[in-house]
Amino acid sequence: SADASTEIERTLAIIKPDGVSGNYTNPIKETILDHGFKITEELFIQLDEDHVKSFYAEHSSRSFFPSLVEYMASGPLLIMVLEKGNAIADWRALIGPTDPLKAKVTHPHSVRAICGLDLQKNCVHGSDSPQSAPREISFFFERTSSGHVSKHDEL
Ligand code: RTP
Ligand code: MG
Repeated sequence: SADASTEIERTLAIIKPDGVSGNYTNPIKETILDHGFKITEELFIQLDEDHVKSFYAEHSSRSFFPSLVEYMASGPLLIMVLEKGNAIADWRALIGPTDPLKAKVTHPHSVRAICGLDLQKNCVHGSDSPQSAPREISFFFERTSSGHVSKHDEL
């Protein structure tokens, strides 16, 4: 398409352990579909700490990193690939700011405002750029001739 803003994109969404245990999986999937995304891949999985460290490697020097790793390995996750025009920015907009307590004030209809608990337990993840989205998708799924397959057995 000539219009870059409507180019079909894929992005990675994760429902984090607090979202799964809080029974937000189905309402969040409904919200995703209501906003015009296709859910093209799904993987329900609990990661070990080494895989979380690798996935969030960009944050390895941050003070919150050990706590983030423990949290993300604490229970099962629902990993999804979302597809639509402008999917990367649109999913980030739909989930809202990182801190749910701030999101409740500034973006009260966002997923994190509704489902998040605190700055760490913020219910969902979204790829933050056209660079990170394909890298994060390929962490969990590999492309094949017929689409993608999950790398579940490697994780
Ligand atoms: P995400 O990568 O999970 O979509 O979140 P994000 O881009 O909105 O935020 P990011 O800065 O990438 O942080 C990754 C996750 O680390 C936890 N976090 N804890 N100060 C803290 O305690 C703190 N800051 C961030 C959150 O779970 C955040 O989503
Ligand atoms: Mg991030």
